[in-house]
Amino acid sequence: MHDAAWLNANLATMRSGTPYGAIEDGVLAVRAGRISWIGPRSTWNETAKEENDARGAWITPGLVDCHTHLVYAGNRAHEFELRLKGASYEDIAKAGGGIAATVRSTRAASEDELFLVAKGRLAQWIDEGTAVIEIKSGYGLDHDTELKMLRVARRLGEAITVKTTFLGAHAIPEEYKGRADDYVEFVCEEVLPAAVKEKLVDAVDVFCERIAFDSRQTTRVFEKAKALGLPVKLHADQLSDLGGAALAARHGALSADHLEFSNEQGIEAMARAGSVAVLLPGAFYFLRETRLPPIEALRRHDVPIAIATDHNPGSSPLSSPLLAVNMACTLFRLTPEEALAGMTRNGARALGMQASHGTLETGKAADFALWDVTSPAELAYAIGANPCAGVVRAGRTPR
Ligand code: DI6
Ligand code: FE
Repeated sequence: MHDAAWLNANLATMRSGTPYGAIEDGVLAVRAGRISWIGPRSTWNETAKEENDARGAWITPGLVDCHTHLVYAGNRAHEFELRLKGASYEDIAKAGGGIAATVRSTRAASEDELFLVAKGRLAQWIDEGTAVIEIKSGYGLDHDTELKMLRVARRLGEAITVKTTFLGAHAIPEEYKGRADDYVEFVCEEVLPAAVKEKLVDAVDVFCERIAFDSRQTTRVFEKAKALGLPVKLHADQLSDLGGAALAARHGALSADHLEFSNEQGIEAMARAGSVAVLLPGAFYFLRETRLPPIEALRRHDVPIAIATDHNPGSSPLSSPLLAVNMACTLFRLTPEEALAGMTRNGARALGMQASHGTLETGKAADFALWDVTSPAELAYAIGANPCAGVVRAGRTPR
């Protein structure tokens, strides 16, 4: 006996091998919060305590947004105006704006204020069928605020599955100007261990870029993460080629993200290491970048491609996972199936969660979404629409 079943459903399991891993006119059943049966209705000969008529809806795995900076205070709309008048992202950062501006407002906000604002933002992800969201720190750049941000991220885990990432190495704070190595030591020897002690960290990330941290400093943070038993991820080659893709691969990173300026050797190294390429079309769009990430090389070397919103106030104030999927097609020329796999199967892999999430398979978490569409491709096709007809979490429909 299953706890519940969804009949008269079209299932986009997102298992690789057949288009969308589709099973038309299928049944999905759950027991104890996990998928307990999935297949064509013609072979369904089971019973369930509760039967749901999906009325021909398409069911996909719950979306996985594997890269966000969702927790912060304030916004940077004025900088958007400055950039449209010709200032570059790097100019604004060098003039004391940019990440430093959001650090000032986030340090000044209380934990409850940060929580309420982030919870408000998160509602859009939940409404758009998202099951898992990754949330980074990185707007404190000190001890107290970095931990405050991570505590807020953990608290948001009541409404959705949250994976936290420590990003103390996001930028060099005012008080450490000209002393980057001292700041990296402070992050490695004080802030990260304190956050780990409070069980606030699932992974560690670094912004490896000219305006942030170089590969030697990145290596220092990665070695500390490894010593603490934590997986690593990297903001790599976003604005220039610092060999970030190869560096991430060398450390067995779960993912390397952005990659607009990555070279072929770096992509090959990621393929060998099994690292996922997380592409962020929102930042590409909002910063009006022109150099595309190396999509052909990623396909050629069979590197799994994930897609995420990179929600943040400075380079990607994007709150719609579905719009990120659409942008991955229109801006990066991914196919709708590649883009949807990017926000499901490969998004889960970029968080090390492929055993429980990302595809519809028996034994996996019963976290899925129902869509009022006639084909899965429509999820990448429509701009700004939200055809989500329902979300199921741990086998239950949230009341
Ligand atoms: N790269 C980005 O695009 C964001 N962080 C990063 O490492 C920008 C964050 C911000 O501008 O607030
Ligand atoms: Fe980011």
